[in-house]
Amino acid sequence: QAIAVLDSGVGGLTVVKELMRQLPQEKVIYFGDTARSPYGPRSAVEVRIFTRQIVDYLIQFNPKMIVIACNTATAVAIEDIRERVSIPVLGVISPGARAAIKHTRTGVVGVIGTEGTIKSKAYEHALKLISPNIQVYSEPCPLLAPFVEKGLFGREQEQEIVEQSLQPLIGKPIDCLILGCTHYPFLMEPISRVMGPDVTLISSADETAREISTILYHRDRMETSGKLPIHQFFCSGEPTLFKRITESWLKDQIAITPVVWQVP
Ligand code: DGN
Repeated sequence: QAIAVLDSGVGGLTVVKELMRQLPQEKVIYFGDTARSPYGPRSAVEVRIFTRQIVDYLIQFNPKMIVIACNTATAVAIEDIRERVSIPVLGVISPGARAAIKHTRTGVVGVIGTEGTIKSKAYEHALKLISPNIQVYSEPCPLLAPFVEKGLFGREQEQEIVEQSLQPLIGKPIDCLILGCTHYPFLMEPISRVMGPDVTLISSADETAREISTILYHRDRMETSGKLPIHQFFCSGEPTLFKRITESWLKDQIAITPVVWQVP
């Protein structure tokens, strides 16, 4: 049984990369909804419908768990999906919030994400649930996920676009910054350059993979099985760019199955 992972596009690959590193024996089935990316500017209702549709698609593969590797979808759809399926459903918000609480010394934390994620206040709620006195500075960065989705990370322009997006957080007394969008670890280096060495960057993707490892008791599994699984990748849009980004990020050759949605 595989771990099913979904995102609006290539962002969830940051979770997949960590999963492949931490749990090499686990098979992954990935769905990137590239035809309808980005999710950030869409309404909560729309994102909920899309997430439901992807989960209904993935469930035919009989996965052992669903990972909503998209903060925007986690923020508005996780409860809905939990009610819909009988297998465990993991989102990317709680793991990042828990890690930030663990790392912050000052109790002042920054969060960046899509407009949808920031508007939902899902991180504020998750953080304050664990630590009611935490102070949170949240900033939407609507340009970053589409930039990554176009495959432009690693190019010269990334520094400028990251600087511009993070400008409102400069000078704020935060000691941790949650990358509350799974696309952002593609921009880890410029984000780290802009925030400087005193701010710890928390990747919601890495933290989620870590929690999945804990749940699956990975050590026991790795010792008992020798063969590496063959992962499966699906995307709803034109697959050429998705394939290029996936192969360069995962440093592996992969086959993509395009999916044509019946519903727009
Ligand atoms: N990667 C998604 C997230 O974590 O919110 C969404 C990015 C997008 O669709 N704009």
